[in-house]
Amino acid sequence: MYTSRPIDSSASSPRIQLQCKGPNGSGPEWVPLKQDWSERWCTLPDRFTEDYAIRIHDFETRDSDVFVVTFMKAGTTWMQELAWLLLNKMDYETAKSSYAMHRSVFLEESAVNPAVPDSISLCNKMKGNPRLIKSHLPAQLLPPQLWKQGRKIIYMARNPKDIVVSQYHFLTGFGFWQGSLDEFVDDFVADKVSFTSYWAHVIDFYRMRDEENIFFVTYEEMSRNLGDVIKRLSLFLGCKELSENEMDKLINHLSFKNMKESKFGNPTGLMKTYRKIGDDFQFMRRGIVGSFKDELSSEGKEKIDQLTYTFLKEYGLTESDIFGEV
Ligand code: PPS
Repeated sequence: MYTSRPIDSSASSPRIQLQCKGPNGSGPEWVPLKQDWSERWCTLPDRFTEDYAIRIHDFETRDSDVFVVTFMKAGTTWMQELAWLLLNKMDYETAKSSYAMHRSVFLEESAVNPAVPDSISLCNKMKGNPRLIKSHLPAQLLPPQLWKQGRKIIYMARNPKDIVVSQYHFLTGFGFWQGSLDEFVDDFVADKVSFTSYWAHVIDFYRMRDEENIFFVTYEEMSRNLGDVIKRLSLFLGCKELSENEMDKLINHLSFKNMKESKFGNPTGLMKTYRKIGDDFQFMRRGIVGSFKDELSSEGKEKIDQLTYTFLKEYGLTESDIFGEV
């Protein structure tokens, strides 16, 4: 059902590209988007073998499960904190004394980070009800049960130039990337970075955004009007409406400053315990829309804009249709 091929990449660990052909060989028919799936390859670390893909494929979901699906660095942790609080009756006591990534496990983490225990088993053992599960996998590689059983999926997207900058700093800090930002851009646009193709990842969910079980939102919307996103997400999750005071408290709790300064809101300290990371590494880096403006070279920006233009013109879309002006 899965086909993989090795690729050359400048990353410090080997990469493969994986494709799901589905049982009939034509594509995963459980995803409610009919298209030519033979175009959809996803780049992953080579630990993500066919065996691993099959374990994800066989992952048993539960009625109440909620999945947070994102391309890396799209603001996953921010969304996990928000969704977890909504799903857990605003339990700030627990939120302020445990990491979001422990309350909400990253399904395929053990394939991307050799230093962590088997994350699929951790998800299986998760006691929370509902479980909030994180994944960076594209639609076609997620467990089919999500689609077959219509599990709730929160999909969060972020503009590609900010993703590139954030991902570059993160992977460099972790020692998963050794090279310049310009070289990273080259690998990103050539689909050699983990979880690319970036645009295929985003556009497949964007096109499914009206499915009943999908909540599509952007980092840019969260930055512009967090209160509005909270209201819409509460409705989607079937949570009670928040009072004005409750809303103010939540917005304050989720602010970049507050999360960065809080021991458990900011996973930097935790990450330093399981991997040798430089002292200057910061998971919560800038937390803004447009950090690419003073970090990417003009050639880098042009290469990503060209990728965007070429990919989106097939769908009659522009970047600002999805993210607004960035
Ligand atoms: S990961 O490793 O893929 O799960 O990373 P992810 O959580 O998706 O993305 C990390 C970026 O999200 C920013 N972030 C926030 N921005 C605004 N407000 C809040 N509260 C917040 N929390 C996390 C974080 O700073 C990373 O973005 P950059 O641009 O690198 O600062």
